[in-house]
Amino acid sequence: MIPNKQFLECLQQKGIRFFTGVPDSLLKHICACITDLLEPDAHVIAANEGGAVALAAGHHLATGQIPLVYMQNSGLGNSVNPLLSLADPEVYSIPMLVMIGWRGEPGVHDEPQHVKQGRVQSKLLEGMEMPWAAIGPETNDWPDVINGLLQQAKNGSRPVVLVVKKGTFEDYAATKKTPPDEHLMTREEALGILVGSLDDHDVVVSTTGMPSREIFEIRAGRHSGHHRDFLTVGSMGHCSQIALGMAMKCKSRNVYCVDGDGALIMHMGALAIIGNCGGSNFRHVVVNNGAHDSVGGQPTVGLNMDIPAIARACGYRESRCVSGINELEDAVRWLRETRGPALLEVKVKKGARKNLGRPTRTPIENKQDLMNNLSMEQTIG
Ligand SMILES: Cc1ncc(C[n+]2csc(CCOP(=O)(O)OP(=O)(O)O)c2C)c(N)n1
Repeated sequence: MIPNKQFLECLQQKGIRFFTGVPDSLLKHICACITDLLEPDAHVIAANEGGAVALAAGHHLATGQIPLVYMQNSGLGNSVNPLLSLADPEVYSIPMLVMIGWRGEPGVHDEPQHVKQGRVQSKLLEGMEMPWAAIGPETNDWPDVINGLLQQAKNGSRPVVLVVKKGTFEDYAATKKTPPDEHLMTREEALGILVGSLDDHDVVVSTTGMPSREIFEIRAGRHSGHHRDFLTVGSMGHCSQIALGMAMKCKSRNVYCVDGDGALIMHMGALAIIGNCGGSNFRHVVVNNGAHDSVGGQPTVGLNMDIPAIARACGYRESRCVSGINELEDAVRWLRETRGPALLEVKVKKGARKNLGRPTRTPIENKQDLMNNLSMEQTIG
C-alpha cells in the first residue's frame, strides 16, 4: 500500500502544484491527505468533475504547470466534455494528470451502480484516446508509473489518466480535525423526522450515498415498505430532476426530493429549472452537513452559502433553513402545508452509524415497487 504523504510529496517533486476534484470513497485517504496538508490556493474541491477539469485547465493556462484532477470513475461522465473539447490535444491541448478511483473493477465485489461503470471504464478511456495506467496495493514501482504518465502528459501536452484500484492507499489520520457540532442532529435523525411526517401518498426521491441508505433502513425499521421511495444510488446530483420529472406527472402526490449539499452543488442549475417548472407538489429537502459525508467527509462549500435565498432567487415560492430537532418538527409541518416548489434546508452534523447497511432491494426492484405504487393511484384516480 502507498503512504499518502509520500505519494503527495512525489507529485509535488514532479512539479504538480494544484489539485482539484470531487472526492471518492476509494480515494478517501489520499483525498483526506490532500485536504489536510495543502493550502486553499493549492487545492479546490470542485462542484463536479467537469468543473475540476476546467479549473485544472485554468491553472495550466496561468502557470504552464501540470495540475492533478481526482475523481471517482462515476465522475468520468461529468468530465468527458471538457476532457475531449477543451483539454484534448486536438483542441487546446492542456496537460493534466487525472486520477480515477476504480469502483466496480471486474472481480472485485461492489454495489450495482458501480459494476457496469467499472467494467467499461478501460474501454471508455481507450475510446477517448486517453493514455492510462493503473496502480494497486501491490504496485511498488508507482513512482515510475507516475513518471511515465507525466512524461506523456508533457510530451503530448495532453491529459493522461492514473487509475487507482481499491486498497491502494494506506489509512490517513488527519492532523487538522474539525469536531462535529454536537448541537446539531444527525442526518439520520433528521430523515427519521421527515419520513415520519409523510403520508401514504407522498413519494420520496433521495440522493446518492448514505442519505438513501438511511431512508431505506428507516422504512425497514418501521415496516412501512419501500414502494414510496426512489433511492438514486448512482447519478449523483440528479435526484432533484428525477423528482421534478415525476412531480410534473403525479400531480395528486407530494414529491419530496431529499438532497445532499454536495449533490445539490454538483448540478446546482437544477434549482433554476425547478423554480421555473416545479409545481405546487414539489418539495425539496436539502440535508446540509457541509461535507461529502458518504465518501469520507471532505468539506463542501455548503455551509458558506445561503441555500434558501438561492432557491427563492431561482423561482421557488418558499424556502427555509432549520437546525434544531424541535424546529425541524415545525418545519416539516410547514413544508407539508406550503405550496411548492418549496425548499427546506436542514443543517446536520457529519457522520453516520457504523453499522449502516445498504438497500437489500435491487435498483430494478426499487423501480418496480415505486412504479406499481404510482400506477395504482392513477388507476384509482
Ligand atoms: C458523479 C459522481 N461523483 C462522485 C461520486 C462519489 N460520491 C458518492 S456520494 C458523495 C458525497 C455526497 O455528498 P452529499 O450530497 O453532501 O451527501 P452526504 O454524503 O454528505 O450526506 C460522493 C462524492 C458519485 N457517486 N458520483
